[in-house]
Formats: sequence, structure tokens, C-alpha cells
Amino acid sequence: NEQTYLELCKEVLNKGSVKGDRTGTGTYSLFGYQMRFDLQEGFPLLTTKRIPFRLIVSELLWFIKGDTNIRYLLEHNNNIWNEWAFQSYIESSEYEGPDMTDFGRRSQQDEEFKASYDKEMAAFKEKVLHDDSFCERFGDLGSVYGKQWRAWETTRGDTIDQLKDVIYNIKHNPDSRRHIVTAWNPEDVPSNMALPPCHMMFQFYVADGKLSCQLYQRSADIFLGVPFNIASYALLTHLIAKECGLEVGEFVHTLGDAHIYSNHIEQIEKQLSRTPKESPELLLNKEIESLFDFEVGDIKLEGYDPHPGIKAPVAV
Ligand code: THF
Repeated sequence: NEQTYLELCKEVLNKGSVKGDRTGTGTYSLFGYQMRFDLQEGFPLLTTKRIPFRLIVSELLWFIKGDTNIRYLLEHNNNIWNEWAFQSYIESSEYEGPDMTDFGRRSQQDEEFKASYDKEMAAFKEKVLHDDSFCERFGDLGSVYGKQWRAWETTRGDTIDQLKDVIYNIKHNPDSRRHIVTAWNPEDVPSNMALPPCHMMFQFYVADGKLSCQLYQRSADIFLGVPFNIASYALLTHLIAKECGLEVGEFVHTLGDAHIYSNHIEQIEKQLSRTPKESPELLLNKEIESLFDFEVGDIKLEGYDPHPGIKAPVAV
């Protein structure tokens, strides 16, 4: 299972083109790649480095709730979306602190700047958590995943709950070839969201009593994002299969621009030198049927014994 991910890393290192990107970091990149994970063979959380599973759980439950404000994530000690909310705050007229332009890159290169950035970010988080009006204005990432999944806005002036609809259709018309949820809303993409969706479209498929899921991801940060994305969609597939009374099948992960950031190379090489261990098993609270009722404490792993984590800077 994990070997397919390690092969992707090798392929991009060996054959990737050197390519610039929006964040100015620089990448090695390939276009078009597909991985398959048999969800019957254990839960596909990488073992060649420790992945903080609790962050994947709270992020997915945040999407499922239709929430787009980082307050819920902060309440669960999840900081993976902070940079994108902070970016819109420092670009607003309300921000009066020191210049934070390009904070991602500068905080890696300049210790003094990093201290100042850490202070501003800590203050920002405090306000999102405790000041309701500030939270409403600056904690929200706009029309990101949760919004498009649960409340896609139509020209008729109502909303579509794609997630509820897809579950209804899996239950009532499993053979359908239209079990699709899309987060890519061309009307919202240019201006209405902090970051256009990377994992933008997924489709479910039912055969032999098993539920499979395929994701199309237009842009894939192989070292930091992809291990999260694999686990997140594997978890979503388990939750929906449970609600629909199905076994889990495969997770098929299709990548568009598959890239390794130039400041993740050493980390990837270290990871590639390690031998994968046994995959963990997912344990879901048996009392809960609907995926809309799950809380973080209802989702656990058994037998996760990974190699140590590997730190790397995130490109904003
Ligand atoms: N932008 C970029 N450049 N890469 C991404 O992976 C990414 N995401 C989401 C949105 N924009 C992105 C955010 N998801 C981490 C993991 C997932 C993220 C963002 C950041 C991360 O830093 N993970 C660390 C642990 C962090 C922690 O412990 O707090 C890690 O080592 O895995 C892809 O959807």
C-alpha cells in the first residue's frame, strides 16, 4: 500500500521537471499520476513518517459540518489552515502590526522576523478564538470545501447539499455513475475563497457490496499535503460506507500537478531510506451510524507505530 506513495516520490525526484509556482518556492513536478489503495488492507496512513491523525480527523469533520471558519480547527488544536486566514487578515485595512508580506518565506530565513511573525500569529489566533466579531470577519476562509460540499449556492437562490445527496443516491441507486461531489465552483474560484480547492472532485462507486472512492486532485504537495489527503479520503470512504451498510473497497487517488517543493527534498530522501511498517486499523464508534454525527473522539486508530515525524516548511 504505502509503496505506491514512495514510488510516486521517487518518480517525481527522478523524472520531474523543475517548475516555478505561485508561492515562489520552486518545485519538481510531474503531470498526471494515479495511486490505488485497497482499504481492506489496513488504513492507508503512512508509517515511514508519523502523520498526526487527529489533525486529519478534525479537518475532515470540519468539512463535513460545512464549516469554513478556522475557529473549530483552533478549538481542536489544529493549525494547518492558519496561514491562509492570516494572509487575508494582513492584507486588510484592519491590520496595523508590522509588515508581514511574504511571511512564509521570510520566517524561514530571518530569526528576528520569525519572532515578530509568531507574535502576530499568536495574537491572531487568540482573537479568532475569543472575539466573535473578529472571528466572523477574519476566521473565515470563504467558499472553501465545507461550503461547496454542504451548501453550494445556485442561481435559483437556494443551496445544494452535495454530501447528503450523494449518500442518498449511494443508498438508493448504488449503480449510478453520477456519485460525484465537486468543490470546484468556477464562480467562486477567482475571488471568493482563500485558496482554490486542491482536492476538487470525488466520485463514489459501488460494486460487490463495497464502496470505492476516486479523488481528482489538481495540485498535490507530495510531502506535506498528499499523506493527509490520502488518509482524509480513506476516512471519508469508511464513514460513508458505514452509513450506507457497505464494506470499503479502494481509494483511487488521481493527481494533476504532482510536485515536491525544493525545500522538501532532504526530508523526502530521509523518508525514502526507511522501510514501511504494518498499516494501522481504523476503529469507529459502533453506536454512530450517520457520518454527520461523528465527533473527534469517535474515530481512533489501532496499531499505529510509525517512524518519527519529519518537519518541513509549508508553502503559502
Ligand atoms: N498548501 C500547501 N502548500 N501544501 C498543502 O499540503 C496544502 N494543503 C492544505 C491547503 N493548502 C496547502 C492545508 N493542509 C500541513 C498539512 C496539511 C495542510 C497544511 C499543512 C502540515 O504542515 N503538516 C505537518 C504537521 C503540522 C502540525 O503538526 O501542525 C506535517 O508534518 O505533516 C493540502 O490540502
